[in-house]
Amino acid sequence: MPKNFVSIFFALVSVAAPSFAQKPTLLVDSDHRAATSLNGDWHYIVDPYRNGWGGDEKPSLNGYAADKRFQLGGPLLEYDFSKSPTLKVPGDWNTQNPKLYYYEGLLWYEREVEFHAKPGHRVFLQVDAANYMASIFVNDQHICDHEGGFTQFDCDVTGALKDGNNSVVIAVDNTRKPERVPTMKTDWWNYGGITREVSLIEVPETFVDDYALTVARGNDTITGYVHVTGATARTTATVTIPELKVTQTVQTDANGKAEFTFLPHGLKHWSPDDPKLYRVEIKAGPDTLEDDIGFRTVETRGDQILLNGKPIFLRGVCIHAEAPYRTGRAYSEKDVETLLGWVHELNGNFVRLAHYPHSERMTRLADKMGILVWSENPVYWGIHWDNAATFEVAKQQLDEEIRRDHNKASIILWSMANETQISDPRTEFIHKLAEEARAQDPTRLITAALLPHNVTRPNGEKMIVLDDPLGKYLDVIGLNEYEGWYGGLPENLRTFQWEDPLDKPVIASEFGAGAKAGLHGDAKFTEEYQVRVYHEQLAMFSKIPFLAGMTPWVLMDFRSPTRLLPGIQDDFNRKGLISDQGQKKAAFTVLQQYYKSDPQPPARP
Ligand code: GCB
Repeated sequence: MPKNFVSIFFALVSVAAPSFAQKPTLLVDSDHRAATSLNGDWHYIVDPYRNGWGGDEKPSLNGYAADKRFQLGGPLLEYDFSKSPTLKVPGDWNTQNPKLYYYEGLLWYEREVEFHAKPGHRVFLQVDAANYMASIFVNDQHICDHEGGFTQFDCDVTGALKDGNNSVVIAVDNTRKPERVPTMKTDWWNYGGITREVSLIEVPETFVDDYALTVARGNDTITGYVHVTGATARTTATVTIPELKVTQTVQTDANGKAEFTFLPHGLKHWSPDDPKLYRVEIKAGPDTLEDDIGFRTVETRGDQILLNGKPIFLRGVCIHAEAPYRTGRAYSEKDVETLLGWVHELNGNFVRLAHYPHSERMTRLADKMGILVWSENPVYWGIHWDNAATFEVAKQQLDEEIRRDHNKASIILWSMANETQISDPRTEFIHKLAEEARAQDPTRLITAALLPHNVTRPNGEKMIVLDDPLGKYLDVIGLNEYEGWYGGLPENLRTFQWEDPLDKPVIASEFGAGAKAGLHGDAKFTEEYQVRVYHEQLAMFSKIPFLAGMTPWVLMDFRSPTRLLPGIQDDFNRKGLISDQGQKKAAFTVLQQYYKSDPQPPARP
């Protein structure tokens, strides 16, 4: 065979070769495991023409995953990571290099990792989030692919790692596509890159990959399970809560799962007033894990939400994962401390983490600080409701969100979607998601943020009727309403009436107005106008007996490509109570005073 033919044949085979990449898993509570951080500087190549995957028209010599080094006089090569610039991981690429501010597409990350695995251990490469598609390569082996920009995934790299120096390449692509979740249009910046931490997690061959502990409603019985991977049937697992003097020993079944139930004495329930966490130790075979877990119950009774059996009014606010002061995607401990610190300052007890799962740092801190959480799946606005693949991606992200956080006491609500137009396929899609969430976690409440249905009565009174057909599949109704901003005057709210035909608790999941910090007057975008909207909205909410809480839009200004007004918005949605530079607007104090007055819904007439 002529030499050329051989090389073309092999190049074609390698381009067409099926990918044997594995499906990632998700290790629960790996925060408490020994980990080698891969945070720091990674070399990168921006690849808008997707050259690094191998060319379509011309088989490429330049598959970037091979991570080769160029040498003058050596083999032909058209890339070299070691001579390329670096980006910080974690961190979006848009705010690290002005050339990447608007970049949406493929970008390759690379770094060398010196690693010596413990004998008899498995090693997972864990990515806390990469937006939106990520493909992992270790020493030129394609290990795994992951879809979805806000959830953790773990890929087994044991077989690919060498003792010593290793090449790790991660291709990240944040191209928006109609069939993706979220889809083409969102009111937030599509920050690309490895936006949360990356690490190598070492576990014994037999290890605990999941567990749950929950307290029953009405009594203090704790039930749960431990799941052990690599276990033969009848591996012994032990759950210990030293402070409660509890030790339970159970045996796994053929699937590696062991269930347990026990009744501790003197259990203190977790609540915003007393966010009590217990140290829990889980041992199975050679593996030991530790976690800090709070125990509380949540349920609804008619139009009330009950925490530990008692009605609670949720004094909340919406938060985007936008970093205070430096802008960009939030990831650090300081970012989440600042954001939740402001919630405490407002006298809030609740946050809506919009519009996608936030980092685990956030939910862990909420557990510690005693702030209740609404956690949200990124089903936002117009999704491809009829597309089975889109449903699968939405479901996969929901499963990952629940799996990572199902032991967080702070989370009381899983939200399926935000502001979706009524249609049968939409209702069916979200209904199926709600069923999935209930199957994964029967202990929490299911919600979604709905759009208002406004009805004007013959006497001119405006009614907001909560009759979206999706409502019957939810435990709690969220409602987004912007009277006084996108239309109408704030004073119109004085005659608004609300109707709750489903008799379920309602959370005012969004309301608000834009204001540029420091801009004064009486027009829209001034701090005074924002205050006027808050005064009217809060006065209206105080009259609704079935209101279980509220989360005004939004704690801090956040970057959005739809907010372009020069001099005022400059790429930021300005509905924050605080500017992106941490300046509090006048409406912050209005909400703070309201929350300090301990608002409660009025009794039903
Ligand atoms: C909404 C959306 C939110 C937007 C907000 C706004 O209803 O849920 O994502 O940012 O309105 O500012 O218009």
